[in-house]
This record gives sequence, structure tokens and C-alpha cells, in this order.
Amino acid sequence: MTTAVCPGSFDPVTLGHLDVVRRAATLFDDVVVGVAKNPGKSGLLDLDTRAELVRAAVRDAGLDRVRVAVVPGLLVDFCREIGAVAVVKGLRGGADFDAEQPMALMNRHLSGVETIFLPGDQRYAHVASSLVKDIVRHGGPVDDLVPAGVPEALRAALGR
Ligand code: COD
Repeated sequence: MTTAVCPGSFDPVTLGHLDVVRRAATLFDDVVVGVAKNPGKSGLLDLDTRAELVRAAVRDAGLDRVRVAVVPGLLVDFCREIGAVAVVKGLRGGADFDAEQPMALMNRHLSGVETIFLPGDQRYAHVASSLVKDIVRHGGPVDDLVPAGVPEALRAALGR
């Protein structure tokens, strides 16, 4: 069985993330969505809430072979622990590639784990967790950008 990890902050999970996870599940027997803290970003939702929202989205999408876990430390340690052979990430464009390439090379340097990049679907090229939070913060609609339950969780976290 080949296992891959789809890591992210998922603060919150979006339909763009979910599309990448769904496509990863067509390539690997076992996919683990790794919910991680990005020290470069100030998080809104706590890690457990993010993981619960991803779990619900995966279940609603019928992705039976996809599991969800919190990544407690280095991504490569998590990959080793669960026996993952690859990391799968989505790229919306050049800026994503510029951010992701050094991490992919470092992860291979540290552990030999390879990173596979999937081109983001054009339907979600404009979808980013940060923009979703911004829209909700200002009272705008995000229902067609995120899985069910996410708008309510964001409104609760923002006290709206
Ligand atoms: N369409 C396609 N792909 C998308 C979309 C979309 N609409 N939105 C986001 N994505 C992709 C991103 O490009 C990214 O690949 C992935 O989904 C996750 O995105 P985010 O924004 O949820 O998560 P990030 O970018 O904040 O990543 C957080 C991590 C902590 C997972 C990341 O920084 C990482 O892998 N860190 C490694 C930690 C580590 O071990 N460091 C030391 C060695 S490098």
C-alpha cells in the first residue's frame, strides 16, 4: 500500500484544498490529510477545529480512503511515522511554486520523501483560506468557496 500526505494549514479548508485531496486519492491507495501549524501565519481556527472541518468535508465528499490527522512537528517526521512515500501539494500558480520548491527540496534532503505537485483546478485558482477569512470578516458570502460547516465555524471564531 502506498501512502501519501496532503499537508496544509487548512485555516480553513477550501474547495481548492478538497479538489487536490480528491485527486491525490486517485493516485495513492491511502491518503492522509495532515493539518499543520504554519509558523509564518497567524492562525484563526485551532488545529482540532481545522481537522474536524476537514474530516467532515472528506466524509461528505465520500472519500473513504482519506484520513485526517494533526501534524505535531516536522512534516518529514510525520511522513516517516505513518510510512508515507510522498507529499502531495496543489499549485495555483508561480507564487505557490516559489514557496513550495524549497520545502520540497528540504524535505527530500531531510528524509528522501518526494513531493508531487498537482496543478490547481482553474475553478479554484482564486480560492485561498486568507481571502475566505477576509470575506467573512467583512460579512460577505463564502458558501460556494468552502465545504459545508466552514462559514459557521469562521463566523463563530470571528464573533460575527
Ligand atoms: N487550489 C490548489 N491548491 C491550493 C489551493 C487551491 N485553491 N489553496 C491552497 N492550495 C495548496 C497550497 O499551495 C499548499 O500546497 C496546500 O494547498 C496547503 O495550503 P495552506 O495554505 O492550507 O497551507 P500552507 O501553505 O500554510 O502550508 C502549511 C504547511 C505547514 C503544511 C507547510 O508550510 C509545510 O509543508 N511546512 C513544512 C513544515 C516543515 O516540516 N518544515 C521544515 C522543512 S521544510
